[in-house]
Amino acid sequence: MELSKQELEYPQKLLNYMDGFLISKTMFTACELGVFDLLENGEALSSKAVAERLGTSADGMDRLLTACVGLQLLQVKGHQGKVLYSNTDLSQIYLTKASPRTLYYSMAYYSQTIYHCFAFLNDAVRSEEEMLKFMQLMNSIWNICGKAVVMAFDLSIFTNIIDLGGCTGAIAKECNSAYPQSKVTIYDLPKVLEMTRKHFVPPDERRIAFHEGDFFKDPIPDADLYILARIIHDWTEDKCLKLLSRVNKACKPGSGVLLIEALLNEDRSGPVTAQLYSLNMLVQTEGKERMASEYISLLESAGFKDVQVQRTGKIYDVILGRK
Ligand code: ASE
Repeated sequence: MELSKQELEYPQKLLNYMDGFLISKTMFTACELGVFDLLENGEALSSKAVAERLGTSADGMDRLLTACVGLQLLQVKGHQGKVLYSNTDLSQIYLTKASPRTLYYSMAYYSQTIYHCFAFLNDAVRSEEEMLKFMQLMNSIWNICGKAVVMAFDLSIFTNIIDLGGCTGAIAKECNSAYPQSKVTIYDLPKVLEMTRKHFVPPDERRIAFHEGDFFKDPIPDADLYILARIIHDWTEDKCLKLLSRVNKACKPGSGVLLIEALLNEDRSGPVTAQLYSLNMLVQTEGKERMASEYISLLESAGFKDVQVQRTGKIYDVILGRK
């Protein structure tokens, strides 16, 4: 597209884009403070009256109302030397809560949720970097809890282990050193394993195999032990049952499933780490942290039996089920 001399000298479009968020936030604020609702029955009020009714500062409200006039969301009428503000047709129809065509709730959601999420837009776009940071987080805790979780049960009877959602291979490496006779495979999404190969498992590491797949829909290969470390806590009840049932189908009689999770006490007394992590699962995922009894019933519903729980005294505990 040709750039006109006019645009080149004075880039109006860019200035408009630059001010875009000032415009949005001004409209959101007027909505949320209740300006349009206050003026909804054709009322015309001074900024001082609006400020008093809505409990704001007079000066701040005067500037907000003036800006709304510029945006054609309000109009002014002079009356006996006073400036009175009233709704325009546009704000009356779309920005008052009670209007049958209201967009008030869209404005509120944008203002209270999307606006804040957009503060992190740069991180979201730089996704490979974000993903690496997340994988490094996932990896590092096993430096202090890894040995305890793989040693909590004697897993030496299992010689073909698949770590579902094995991510960076931290647990796979732990299994290799604790159980030198066993073969371990990391099962994860292709894009995760690409990062794992690039940053976490050197190509000459012969003892760790890779299997690309989505554990909710792709085949789960044969193994005698399936490890799910911090996987179940990411998902809703329905998805946990779906995943564990798929794992159960893949198991032969005697095969095992090992869950590694931060267990909540049955009496809600703690541990505070798991309680805080559960809040973080609310923020970041569809899941939550659970009590041992909840993992036991999930495993039993998915067809596992002889379920045993082993606390480690560290952040992460272990639950072993058998088919
Ligand atoms: C997940 C684990 C984590 C998904 C998102 C996550 C962790 C942080 N974000 O499976 C590790 C645990 N730490 C916290 C604070 O929850």
